[in-house]
Amino acid sequence: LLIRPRFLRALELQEVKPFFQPVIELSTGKRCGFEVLVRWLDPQRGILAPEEFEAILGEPEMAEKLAQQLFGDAFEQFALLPGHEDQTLAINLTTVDLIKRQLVFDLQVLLSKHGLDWSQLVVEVTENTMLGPINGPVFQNLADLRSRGAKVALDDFGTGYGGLSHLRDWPVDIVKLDRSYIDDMWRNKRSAVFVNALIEVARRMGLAVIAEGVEREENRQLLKDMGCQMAQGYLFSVPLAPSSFLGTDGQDH
Ligand code: G
Ligand code: G
Ligand code: NA
Ligand code: MN
Repeated sequence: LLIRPRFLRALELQEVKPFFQPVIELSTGKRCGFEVLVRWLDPQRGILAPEEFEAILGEPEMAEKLAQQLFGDAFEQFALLPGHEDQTLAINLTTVDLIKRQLVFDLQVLLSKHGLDWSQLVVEVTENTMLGPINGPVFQNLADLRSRGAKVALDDFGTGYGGLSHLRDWPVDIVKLDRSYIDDMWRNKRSAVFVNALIEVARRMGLAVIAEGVEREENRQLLKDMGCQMAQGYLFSVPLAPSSFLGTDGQDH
């Protein structure tokens, strides 16, 4: 496929960029951080989301190149935003990233370079990354990140095969409830009951919950009433270029 050389060239030309989506604290309505979502700004094809180049993200060499550049850019832009000192930046990592021995070192270098603290970093992983052994290389990297003060978020929770066991056995701080559960909460009692139960389990395990894909005011209110701590979604903001947030400190939601 031609996409590989094109993607390498896009990296060189700085056409691959981090977009930021705000994460909102539901109790206050204020922004408490961002998730970094990669975008390929192709002059011909427009703004491409990762599903258009997913295969590339799975190649170790390309993933490595992308991560260095994307996270470097993201940290740099985050450090420029007003109020970032009290906010977090979440990055998405795959198994390819997490089996690397030097992952923690590389992130330490990038954080230091931009004057950021480990406590400002959230690492998002899916249940796929938790298929390896307890105490294997992926597990150890996650545990190491956590011991330094970063938080681990289990992304797309509810869509994998792990059920609740991953929450019990793996080093996790935050559960991100997949948007498929959030979507119809406002009109489907069973969905609402299910989400409420997951929030309760997470709370009792000492985990925070982020609801993903919040598009409706009714769902924001329901989630808030259920004690869900945080939310993301088009109701608050689509993912945007980081410079979009230069003029605001997140008090506006
Ligand atoms: O951004 P949406 O924008 O389409 O993201 C789709 C999927 O791509 C999500 O599951 C998200 O976790 C993943 N993704 C977004 N940004 C990155 C990234 O920088 N690296 C990796 N590995 N996955 C990403
Ligand atoms: O898998 P992950 O959660 O990392 O990817 C987040 C994906 O969800 C991105 O593609 C992002 O653009 C998308 N997204 C974020 N908020 C919403 C929303 O409110 N509705 C929908 N449909 N998608 C969303
Ligand atoms: Na994510
Ligand atoms: Mn997700």
